Amino acid sequence: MKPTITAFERSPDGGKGLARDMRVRWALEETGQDYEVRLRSFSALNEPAHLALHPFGQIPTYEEGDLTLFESGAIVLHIAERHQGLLPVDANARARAITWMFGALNTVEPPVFDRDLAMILEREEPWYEQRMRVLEDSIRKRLGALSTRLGDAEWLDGRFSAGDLLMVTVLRRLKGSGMLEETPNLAAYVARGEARPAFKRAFDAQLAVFKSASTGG
Ligand SMILES: N[C@@H](CCC(=O)N[C@@H](CS)C(=O)NCC(=O)O)C(=O)O
Repeated sequence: MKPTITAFERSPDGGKGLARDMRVRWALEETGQDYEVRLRSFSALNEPAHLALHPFGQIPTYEEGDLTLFESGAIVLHIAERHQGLLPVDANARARAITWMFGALNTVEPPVFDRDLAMILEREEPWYEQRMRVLEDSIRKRLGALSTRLGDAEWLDGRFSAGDLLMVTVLRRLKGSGMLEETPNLAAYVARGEARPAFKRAFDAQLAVFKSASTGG
């Protein structure tokens, strides 16, 4: 049965693939799953039909038969657990890959996302510059530690896993900030993730949605 995910009808990122449906699309592509997409406007997110799928009125959601999930990390984990390619078979290696999934979402994503939010919502505040310095310091701290751990390795722990998939989607938010380039091995890590054929298919699919909304097609 084909799963259905939800995504923005018109993503505010302009088709850069930063919305969190991108990581679900990528996981589905890595594991060779076909899927449907139900597009949502911002206003539809808070309508009862969507709130029944997602209590917080956000995208992405995932429906498969009578199973409904929300939270991109939980969805990627679900996909990775049921299909080959995103989690190692060895129990300890699998636990470590899941640890990286949590690390990406719980430790690296918060300051990265808060910085994006501050740029949108707090730019006019008198304390904006100070807040940005604090956020960028905490991002640099995480990037430094991550860069040290990655070293010269291709992926975080052996073969490419759902941990890398989530980490790359989080780090992509820093493109253009200059911060990623300060840690060349992380910039190369992101580029390696983006070069994966499954990433490209997922990226192109979300971009096609944005282009179609922009041209009214
Ligand atoms: N922790 C959630 C965050 C979901 C989230 O913030 N989604 C954004 C799009 S990337 C959204 O729907 N924003 C609209 C809103 O919150 O009203 C996840 O990883 O799925």
